[in-house]
Amino acid sequence: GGLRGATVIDALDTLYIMELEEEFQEAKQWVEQSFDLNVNGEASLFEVNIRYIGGLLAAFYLTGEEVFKNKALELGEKLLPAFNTPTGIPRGGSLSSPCSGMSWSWGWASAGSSILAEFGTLHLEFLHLSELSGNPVFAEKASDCFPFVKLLFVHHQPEALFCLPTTDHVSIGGLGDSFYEYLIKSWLMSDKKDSEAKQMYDDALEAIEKHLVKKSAGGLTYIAEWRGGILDHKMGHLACFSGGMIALGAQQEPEERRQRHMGLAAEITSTCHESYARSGRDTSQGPRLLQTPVPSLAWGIQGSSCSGHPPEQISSSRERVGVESRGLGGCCAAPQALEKHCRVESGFSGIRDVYSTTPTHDNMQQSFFLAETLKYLYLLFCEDDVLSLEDWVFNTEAHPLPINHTELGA
Ligand code: DMJ
Repeated sequence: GGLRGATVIDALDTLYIMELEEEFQEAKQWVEQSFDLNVNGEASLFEVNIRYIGGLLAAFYLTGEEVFKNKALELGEKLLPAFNTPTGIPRGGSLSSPCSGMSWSWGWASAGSSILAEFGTLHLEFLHLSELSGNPVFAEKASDCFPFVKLLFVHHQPEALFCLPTTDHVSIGGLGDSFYEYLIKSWLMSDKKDSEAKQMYDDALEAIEKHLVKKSAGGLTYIAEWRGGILDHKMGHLACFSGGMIALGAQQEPEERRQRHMGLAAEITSTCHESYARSGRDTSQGPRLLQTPVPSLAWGIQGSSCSGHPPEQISSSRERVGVESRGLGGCCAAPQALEKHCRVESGFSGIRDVYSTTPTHDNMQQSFFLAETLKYLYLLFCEDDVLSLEDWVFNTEAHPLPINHTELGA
């Protein structure tokens, strides 16, 4: 959007965690002196929230430096006009101009409709904005979306599969993904007190298991999509985060369910690993949108460009390893392949076609490469008590936010 510095802010906590002191100080100085919120441009509520607000909050919680808290709160205020809709639910894209405070929506979000993964991916960050400012408005705005989600839950079937509003489309991948992630993480971040979020997560996962989880003829487990009552046998790359989500939730379950969910998490992650392994580029690049014709897994038909080292596979490996202490052997291939195929003179670039024998770079280093891909890779090889999952939840852009261990009312 119109805001500058996404890469700097998305990378702050990664620099800090990796003890890159000099680079961290340089980035902090940029935030202090050059991060300008008074720009006249468009910025997406969802992206600003997960990358900028999440990045600034994590930097504040890790370092205690007030500048990060103040910038997060200032930016949070600028996002509030996005909720000025008749329903209080931000529209798809939910652009708000940081300068004018106006809000409008992406042209491609038809008829001003809302996107589940966008209005359902605010809760973690907005709760912290309220906690830090003492102003309940942020938590209220994010929570006000939930009665609407429950309506979707009640009126759309099958069971607890949450449709994208105004459509009969259910997806654990793009447009739906992090909504499910934020249900279980809201419960964890509340120190397991937000039982409503947990119940919604449990109901959703049960319906996903019952209706969407399928196995290909070749024995690969995948999560299909659902359109108007008909299963669509494809799994987009973004759905690969769900292995980590299911493993994280499984830790809280009684033994039988824990084992079943850990098995499912491992199978999905393995399918996603296969999508990399079979791309012919080692494991650096999964097709960005697999459009995978599961169950045949006939790679190369479409969707073969990959614009930037998507982190979902690695985040799932990290959360699985974090909770399960599995071996790390398979994880070494990813950084090696990134080094081999993606490193360019001034950074790491995506490549346009993973199937090409002479791949060309797309001249783009996504900010989530530093925020997510490298951070999760680093954490995979650290001791588990560096950012223990007992004390932190990761927002959907891998920014750690502290679990609220204080007693209610204390
Ligand atoms: C990230 O920006 C976030 O993880 C988001 O939720 C969806 N995926 C991208 C990276 O692929």
